[in-house]
Amino acid sequence: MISRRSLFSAGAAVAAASVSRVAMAALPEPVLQTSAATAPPLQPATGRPYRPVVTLNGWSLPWRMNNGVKEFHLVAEPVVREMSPGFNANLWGYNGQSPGPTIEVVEGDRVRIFVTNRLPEHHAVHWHGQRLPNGMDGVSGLTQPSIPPGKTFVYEFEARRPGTFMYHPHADEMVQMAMGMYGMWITHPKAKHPLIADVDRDFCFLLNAFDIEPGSATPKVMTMLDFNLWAWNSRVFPGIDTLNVRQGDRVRIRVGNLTMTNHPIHLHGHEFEVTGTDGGPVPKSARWPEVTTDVAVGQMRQVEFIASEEGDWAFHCHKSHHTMNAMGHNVPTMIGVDHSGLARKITKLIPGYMAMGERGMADMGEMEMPLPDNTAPMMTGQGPFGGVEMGGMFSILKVRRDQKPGDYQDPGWFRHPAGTIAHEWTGAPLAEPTRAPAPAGDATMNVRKPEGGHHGHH
Ligand SMILES: [Cu+2]
Repeated sequence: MISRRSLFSAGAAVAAASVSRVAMAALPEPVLQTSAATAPPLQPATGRPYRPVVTLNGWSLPWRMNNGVKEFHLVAEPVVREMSPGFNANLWGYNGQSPGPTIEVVEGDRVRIFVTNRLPEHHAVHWHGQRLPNGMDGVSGLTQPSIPPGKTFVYEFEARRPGTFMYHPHADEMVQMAMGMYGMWITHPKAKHPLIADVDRDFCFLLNAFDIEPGSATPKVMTMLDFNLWAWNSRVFPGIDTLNVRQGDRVRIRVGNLTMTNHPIHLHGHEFEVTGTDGGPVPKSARWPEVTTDVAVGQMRQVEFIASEEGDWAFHCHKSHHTMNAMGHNVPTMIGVDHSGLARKITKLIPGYMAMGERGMADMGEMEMPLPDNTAPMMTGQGPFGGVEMGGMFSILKVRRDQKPGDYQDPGWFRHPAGTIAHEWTGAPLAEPTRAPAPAGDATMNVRKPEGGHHGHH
C-alpha cells in the first residue's frame, strides 16, 4: 500500500495544483511503499501523457509538478523486503522497498530528484544511461561530493532520450548494491516514435542477487559470485508475480541486470525481438527473432512479442542454478549412488537422517525437511499438475483470451482444451532391449558414475 503522506500523488493532481507557494518551496514529502505486491500502472495525472509501465512486484513513484518541473523525492534507507511469502530480508532500498520505485518521465521533461540519505553511510545516485550535465551523473568523488547521512541532495536534468534506464548508487557500490539499492527509470517518447511501438502491456523488472544464509535475513556483502538467491526485483519464485496478458496483446518486457553475472532470459511458446537497450531503441534492421536473450551485467534489454498463444508459459533465466533458492550448492551429486541400507544404518545413529539426491534433486521440492525459520524453500511453487520445482528467477506469462484490457490480475491456471496435454502412453510397453554385457571387473557398479557437477568445490 502506498502511504500518501503527501498532498500530491497518483490520484491527487487537483490537490497538487492548490499547494501553496510556500509548500512548493519545501521538499516534497516522500511517498513510501510498504507492500511487495505489483502495483497497478500509475496513470499520469499531471504533465505530458504516456502509457505507464507495470513494475513486477514494484511500483512507480508519484511526482509533483513545480513550475513545469517534475519533482520526485527518493529516500535511501534500510528496508525489510518480503522476498517470498514467509521470507523477509533486511535490505537497503528507496522509499520503503528494494528495489526503489520506478521513475517514469516523458522525453523532454525537466526532472528534479531530491535524494535524502537515511543510510548509516554516504551515498550518491547514478542515473544509468542518461545524457545529462556531468555534475548530475552521481559518481561520488568524481562528479559530486557524496551525500552524507541525514542530508538531501538535488539532481536536475532534462530526460533527453526515450528508453529504458535504471538508477543505482555510485558510492560504496559493492555494499550498497549487494544490499538491494537500485531502481528502473523509463523515459516514454513524447510523440509517436518510428522505433517505439504502442504496446498493450509494458512490464519491467531488475535482475538482482543476494547471499543470505538460510535462517538469516541480512545479505553477506562480500560475496562476489556464489550468491544463493537469484531474484527479480528482490523477489524469488514463487514470490514473483505472473505476467498476465490478453491473447493478441503486443507485450513489452524491460529487464535490467544489476547482479554479478549474465542472465539468459528465456520465454516459452513465443518468439520475441530485442527492441531496445539502455542505449535506446534498436533500429528495425538490427532486430532478429529469439526465444532467449542474454542480459549482461549493467545492461538493459527490452523485448517485444505478440502474445498469440494461450496458456501458462514459463519465463525464466536459463541458468539452471538461477532457478533455485538458498542451499543449491555444496551438495555432492549422488545420482545413481544406491543409498538403500546405508540410510537405515545411519538413522540408527542419527534419527531423522535423510539421504539426498539419489534420484536427482527433484525430491527436494517435496521433501519435508525442516528449514530454518525465514528461509525461502529451495525449489517449490505448486502448479496445477504438481510441484514446479523452481525457485529464483522464474515466473509465468499467462496468456488468456478473456483477460480484459488493462486488467493485470492473475487469471488462475490455464484450462487446456481437451486432448492438448502431454499424457501417459497406454499402449504396449517398451520391450527390454538386449544390451552389451558390462565390462569385466566392474561387477559392483550397475550405473555409470555421473561426471561434472561440483567437483573440486569442497
Ligand atoms: Cu540467471
